[in-house]
Amino acid sequence: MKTSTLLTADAQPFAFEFDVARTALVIIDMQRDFIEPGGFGETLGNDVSLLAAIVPACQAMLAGWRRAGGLVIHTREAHRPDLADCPPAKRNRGNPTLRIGDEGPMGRILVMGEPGNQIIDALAPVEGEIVIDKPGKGAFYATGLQSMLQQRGIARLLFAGVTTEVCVQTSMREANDRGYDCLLLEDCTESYFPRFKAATLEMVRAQGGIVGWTAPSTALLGALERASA
Ligand code: C5J
Repeated sequence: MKTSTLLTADAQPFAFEFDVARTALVIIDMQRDFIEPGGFGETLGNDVSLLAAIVPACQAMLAGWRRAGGLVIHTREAHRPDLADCPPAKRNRGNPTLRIGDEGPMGRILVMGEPGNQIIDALAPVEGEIVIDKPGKGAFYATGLQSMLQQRGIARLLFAGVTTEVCVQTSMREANDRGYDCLLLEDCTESYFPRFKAATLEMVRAQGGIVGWTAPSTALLGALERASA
């Protein structure tokens, strides 16, 4: 398959056209802090097993995208050890006894370099993939993401990761406002609140795709397979 070939995937609200050369898979915050017990997600009172359920679908999508030669970008919600990039407005909300920067079961909560801040082994980045540490919910805020995409001529983004209505949706809206065509992979994203995920998927594709497209990962993988057959 030529990576510049235009492929079509079934999606909502209508078919999504993409070429591997100008599309990136962006995997948001699949870090231990959110997926495993003892991290930031659990400190907030959430059932983290809900999020772990999407790991196999994310692995299959990542494997297919790597096989096709597509650009992969991983993000982590991560603060500097001195917390200079964590505004009190963020730190002071959540669990008052275990805040960002405090010592938790997997090291300091949401702090760069700590065990809890690492991407889970099943989705670990490989050489050549970009890893973005972001202090906000959105992947564009206070990061070099936009210039990295521009340097590589990327025009479309496939979004996976957690949580759907917080960091994934924020990043997708940031990308949409910057002119990227964005698709949210329905089975590769999850929320601690299933109704928030459902609402986000609806919001994204409403009004003719006001934020972008949604589709199951099999639709994208199927398009890649058809092209390489
Ligand atoms: C949250 C995220 N939920 N990655 N972060 O605080 O969605």
